[in-house]
Amino acid sequence: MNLDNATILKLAEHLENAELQAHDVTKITNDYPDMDWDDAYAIQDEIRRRKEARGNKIAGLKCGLTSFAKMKQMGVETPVFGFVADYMSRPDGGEIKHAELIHPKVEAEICIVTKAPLKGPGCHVAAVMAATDFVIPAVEVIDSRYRDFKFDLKSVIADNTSSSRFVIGGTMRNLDELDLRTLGVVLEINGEIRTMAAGAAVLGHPLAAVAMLANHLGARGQEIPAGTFIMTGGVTEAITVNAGDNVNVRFQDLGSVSMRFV
Ligand code: 0L1
Ligand code: MG
Repeated sequence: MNLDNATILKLAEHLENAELQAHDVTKITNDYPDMDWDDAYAIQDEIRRRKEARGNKIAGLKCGLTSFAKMKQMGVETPVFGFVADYMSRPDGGEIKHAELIHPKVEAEICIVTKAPLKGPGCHVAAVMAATDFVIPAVEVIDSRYRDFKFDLKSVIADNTSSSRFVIGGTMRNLDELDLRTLGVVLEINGEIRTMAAGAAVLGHPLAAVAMLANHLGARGQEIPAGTFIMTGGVTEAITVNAGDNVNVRFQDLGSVSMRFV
């Protein structure tokens, strides 16, 4: 690590304030160019600690930048990992206040809940299959705290991978009833199809993202506990939303997830 503890604490407070007060900031690597990957995750961990100390619960883990469309959109080649907290959850068909966010975008995600712990190194798709309790669809609302969504990977990891809201909906299904690679996803805004893709867009198989998460945590002496909700990452590129927009995402075999930005 290249940053001292006082700087980690200061940057976590800076980024969490930007999230909670919905204002943008410049990417932190401008001022801390020597920041390394461990520093970035240490800042994210401190944001998580601050939320839990305030009484928030961790609702799930997320993989980000896992689809080829998203990597291309953001000009990166490596997935990132973060978390979602309870207060970020909104009901299916409900409203999301646009003014509470900076410049939100939506992305469709294939998600799972685990029934057994997963621990890397060496975690692979088959191990994730064996540990999957059920599959469920969600829409993630990402809202980078960085001005104009301009960041590098270390800055975005520190910013908890742009987590801001998420909506779980549709229908839960057993993994053996689905082929996650060919599962189609159609994202509509105000009745207009804006983007579509199939699950294989996520690293060839969405559960490969979960294996990567387990291996990432394993390298840090952590594991994915049983009963964890995990978002595998946007299948398509993320789409900007404005106040007044109705978002509806149709997931093949998993139903629809919808929300309205007000
Ligand atoms: O969930 C995501 O894929 C977000 C990753 C962070 C990058 C971004 O804000 O697009
Ligand atoms: Mg996402």
